[in-house]
Amino acid sequence: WWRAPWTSWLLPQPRLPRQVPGQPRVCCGGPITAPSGEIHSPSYPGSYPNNVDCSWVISVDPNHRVLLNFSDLDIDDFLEIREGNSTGLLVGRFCGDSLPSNYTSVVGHVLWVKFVSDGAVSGAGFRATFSHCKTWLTASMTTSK
Ligand SMILES: [Ca+2]
Repeated sequence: WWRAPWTSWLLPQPRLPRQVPGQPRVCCGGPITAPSGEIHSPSYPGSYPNNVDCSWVISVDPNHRVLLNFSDLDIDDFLEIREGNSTGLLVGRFCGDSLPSNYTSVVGHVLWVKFVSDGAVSGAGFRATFSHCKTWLTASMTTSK
């Protein structure tokens, strides 16, 4: 039947859940408190799933710094690293297959790593190891935010 074209604008459109049947949610990320360890994308070294949203919070001992060392990167989507938490100083956003250089936290003993994939095209993902080293924060570092 014919309906005036503008009526579809007036009717509230139901929001359908975007959950795809048979595609379980991927559990990934989470807090990590250890002097050293490894993080990698879900299913690594296989292709990572679509539509994942993972956040890791890597904490080493206070008065230490986190050293992050990437050994593999092959992502169509993006990886974001910040100091401390999701609103902390942006360290960098990475994609493609060029390895980020090693990074040592400058603000504190915590690094936040987020990996997000969209609905299409994936890759092997990433693998990174972390460790820590002792630090003595200078006055300028503890006061500047
Ligand atoms: Ca993708």
